[in-house]
Amino acid sequence: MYMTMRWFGADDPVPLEHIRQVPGMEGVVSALYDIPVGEVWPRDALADLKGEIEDAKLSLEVIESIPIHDSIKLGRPDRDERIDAYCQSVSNMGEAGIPLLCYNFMPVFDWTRTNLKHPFKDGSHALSFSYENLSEIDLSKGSKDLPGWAKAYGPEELDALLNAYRQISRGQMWDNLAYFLERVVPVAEEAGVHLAIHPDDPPWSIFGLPRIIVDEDALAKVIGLVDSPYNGLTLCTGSLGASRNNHLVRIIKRVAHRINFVHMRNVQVTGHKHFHECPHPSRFGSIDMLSVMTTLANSGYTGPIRPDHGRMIWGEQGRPGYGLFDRALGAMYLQGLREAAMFNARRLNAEGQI
Ligand code: DNO
Repeated sequence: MYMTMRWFGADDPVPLEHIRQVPGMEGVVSALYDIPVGEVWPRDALADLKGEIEDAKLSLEVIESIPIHDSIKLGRPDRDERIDAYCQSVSNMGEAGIPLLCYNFMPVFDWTRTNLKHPFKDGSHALSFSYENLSEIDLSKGSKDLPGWAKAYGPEELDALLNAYRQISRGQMWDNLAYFLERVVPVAEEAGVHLAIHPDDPPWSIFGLPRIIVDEDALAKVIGLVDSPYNGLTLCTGSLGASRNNHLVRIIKRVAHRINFVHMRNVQVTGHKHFHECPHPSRFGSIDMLSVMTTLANSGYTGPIRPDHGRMIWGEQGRPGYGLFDRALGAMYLQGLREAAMFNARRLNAEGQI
């Protein structure tokens, strides 16, 4: 298990030099941010990104994410050419020597929150979600006010997309994911690029859209679609943990052999479809972070792990969820857990108990 942190490229207010000063930080998770969704990511641009990160004495371990075009998720007639472009991007990643791709299959909106400044008594703030507040969002204005991240849609484009998704079932979304993976996984194997699907965040339907990667059974189903170690998962504790139905330890035990990437953060669940993000340690939220880390260590997980989001603290201004300071505190906490969990795993191994 090794520590990584996300970096949003040259526009990120957090420079690579500062990421590098976080003790134990080895890798960077990044992406190309200027390529329209559905187009090929050029090998040279990927190699340049990798070179820039290596110049800062870090390594580019993960691309997160190459967005999947809505035609693929909707199963539209032009999906084959979009899938070909995706396959080409994956091959280019392999040629550039980048070993892991985190992606998601969420319709229209990527991760979604209803409040980007949930206040804490200590003056810090974090991101939060409340299902009731979702209905206050006026989608007729388009998605630009939402943390829709990958792309902001104008009102008409958004309307057409929402209607298209509302006409397909969860079953069709699954068929479309299977169709995509059947074509991409062999290319990923050939390229030496492990895939890691990210769970839907939050793990339930929003705006009437069919979200499918929401629980333990869904994760087990994804890895069953194409049986290959390259067809793997991102274990995101904060996304899955926002639902009380998701038992993280049980999930890890069931799918450990296919966890290729870990996002590890805590959330405080305050009600049904209601949560806020919080400091990483277990006592501040609903997730037993030690049990998660112990189960990962006992199951032999050796891949990258990132602290994911943090609060805004110490007056930092920046990209919601992605300031430096609280993520750095999270990285240190995770390294403490890891040290203890690995020590314990070694002992259990020596005693032949795992
Ligand atoms: C949120 C992230 C997600 C994630 C994508 C993965 O901060 O974890 O945006 O990058 O959903 O495809």
